[in-house]
Amino acid sequence: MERSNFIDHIRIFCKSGHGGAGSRHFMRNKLTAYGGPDGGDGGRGGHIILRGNSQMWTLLHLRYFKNVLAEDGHPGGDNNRTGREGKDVIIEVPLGTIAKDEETGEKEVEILEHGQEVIWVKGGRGGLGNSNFATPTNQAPEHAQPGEPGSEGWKVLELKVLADVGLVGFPNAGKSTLLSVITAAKPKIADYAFTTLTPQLGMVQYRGNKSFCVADLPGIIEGAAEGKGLGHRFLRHIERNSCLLFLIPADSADHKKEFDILYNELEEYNQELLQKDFIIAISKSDMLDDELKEAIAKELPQDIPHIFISSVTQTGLTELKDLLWKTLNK
Ligand SMILES: Nc1nc2c(ncn2[C@@H]2O[C@H](COP(=O)(O)OP(=O)(O)OP(=O)(O)O)[C@@H](O)[C@H]2O)c(=O)[nH]1
Ligand SMILES: [Mg+2]
Repeated sequence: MERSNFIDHIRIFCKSGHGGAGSRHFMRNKLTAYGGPDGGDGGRGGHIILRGNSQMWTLLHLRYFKNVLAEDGHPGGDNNRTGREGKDVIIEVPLGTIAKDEETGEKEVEILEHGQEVIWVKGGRGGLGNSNFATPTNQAPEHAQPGEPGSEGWKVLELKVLADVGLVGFPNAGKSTLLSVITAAKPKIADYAFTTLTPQLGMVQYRGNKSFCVADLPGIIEGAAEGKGLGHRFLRHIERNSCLLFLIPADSADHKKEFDILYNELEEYNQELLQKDFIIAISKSDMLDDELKEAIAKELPQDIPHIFISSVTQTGLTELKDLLWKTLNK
């Protein structure tokens, strides 16, 4: 199986820091034989924090990240000194990451913005030192609180791709080939169905410093929403793409019908997908002459922009990038 540059599910064991114990101490110095309580509070245990990073596209960097342990808080000291807080652990994740508890499956955090920081697993509170417990009737409390324990457990990070453009098409439509010519990605390409088994991402470098992300997805066939082919497992990835590029090969027997089937599969899966911006690209156009192009153009839905491209002869690709950029930024 091809190796994906795309990791969208990570399981990690998380443990936040225990709170430091409060101190039980009485002031003593050469002038004070029996001073009052001066035990400081314990420091808070380290949190595990998630931070959004718009420069990341997958959870690949966390692949070998199995245990995340935040530092324990330090105990309180004498002279009312508060213990140092345990160091937090910050995990950087791409936008669109959802953090869950493995056992309950409950969604705990969702990261959608660059720089957004959310405490995922909270460190334990530090215990109060004995100076907090002095009362008029008990001026020498022997009691100090222990720190609160941190929490631990198996957690899951999941990613719904936030790629700007999702490639939608039947198997063999030329999706991976297109990705390989407009981005630096090197997906597997072959003339049989379901060459692509996992989503592949690539960045299009566009007119100098602009760029956008394209996701090449496994092919969709009629009945995908009911599980045919690779099923609709991958359709969830296009939920967040802002633009869908339908790839219909020039040699399709019926271009309009092929588009309708894809459209219906998306609709079956999730109506909301139909709200996205659509573009139709007729791929493998090197096989067409002008007359055929004109005939195909007439069949296609008139309210959706279309373009003829060929990855092999590299025609129409600049126009395609222009059209995608315009659509993404409108
Ligand atoms: N003539 C011609 N052939 C092409 C073009 N683009 C792709 N092909 C051929 O079409 C076949 C399928 O290409 P892929 O890019 O693997 O298709 P895919 O849509 O990714 O297919 P799956 O991963 O199976 O869904 C390959 O044999 C390519 O060489 C093109 O622009 N012109
Ligand atoms: Mg492919």
